[in-house]
Amino acid sequence: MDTNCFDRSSILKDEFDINPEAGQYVVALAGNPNVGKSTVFNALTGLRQHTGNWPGKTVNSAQGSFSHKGKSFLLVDLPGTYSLMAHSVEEEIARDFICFGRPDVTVVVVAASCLERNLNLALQVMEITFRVVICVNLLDEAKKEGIQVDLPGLSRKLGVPVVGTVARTGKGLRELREAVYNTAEEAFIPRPWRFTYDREVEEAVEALIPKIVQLIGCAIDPRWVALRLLDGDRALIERIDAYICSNKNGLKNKLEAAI
Ligand SMILES: Nc1nc2c(ncn2[C@@H]2O[C@H](COP(=O)(O)OP(=O)(O)OP(=O)(O)O)[C@@H](O)[C@H]2O)c(=O)[nH]1
Ligand SMILES: [Mg+2]
Repeated sequence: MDTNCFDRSSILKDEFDINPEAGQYVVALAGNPNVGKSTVFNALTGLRQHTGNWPGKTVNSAQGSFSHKGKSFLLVDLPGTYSLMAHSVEEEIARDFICFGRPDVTVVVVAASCLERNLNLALQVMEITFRVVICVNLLDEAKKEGIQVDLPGLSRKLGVPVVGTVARTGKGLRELREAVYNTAEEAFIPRPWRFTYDREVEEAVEALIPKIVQLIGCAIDPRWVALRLLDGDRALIERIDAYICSNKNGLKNKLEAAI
């Protein structure tokens, strides 16, 4: 396949109105509604912000920048979502940005006192990308409820960096910048834990992966695409067709035929 047909910088510019400078890392901020994403965003970027709407949508967008150890980061505050199944315009924006905008790092902000519910989104993000940092925010609120989070244990279990924060006071944000920097700079190899599905599903995924790689390469995680195909997510096939190959190669029909 023609790997040049996946041009990340033009997708970022044309589809998301995001124009990173040369050498600037793109960092997405994802999370459930009301977990403190914008507070983290404001604390990291200060006044270096630009707000507007997502192109063609009535959903607010915010992008801003920060530097750490001489590197520049463009931070994108994604709409709050409980899932990436694209059931709403917010979920669609978050899913498409992570999938097609291919941020260098995705920070998933979770509420320390609602980990079980919040980690659902984190696991979905980890199916799309390896480059994930989990930010366990609202640690002060959790403490009041008598909840203590085993951050190193969670990090070992999930296979990605986990940082605890109280975004409102700035606690933990230096560590968050450091974790984002290390992930972007590939200071270590992330090995995110991934859900193992029933044998039937795993066998179907195994069979699909080579066909997907042949059609679209590895620009998008082929395992995740296989799972979405098995799920009958035709809207995603349309998106892959539009974003990756500009409807040129009859990719949609070939992907549908692969299932
Ligand atoms: N106590 C405490 N409050 C926080 C913390 N972080 C954020 N908040 C508060 O939580 C509320 C929600 O924060 P936001 O930053 O707006 O949350 P959000 O995730 O951007 O919300 P949506 O954009 O609506 O999804 C605000 O009142 C914040 O001041 C924290 O660490 N501790
Ligand atoms: Mg917000």
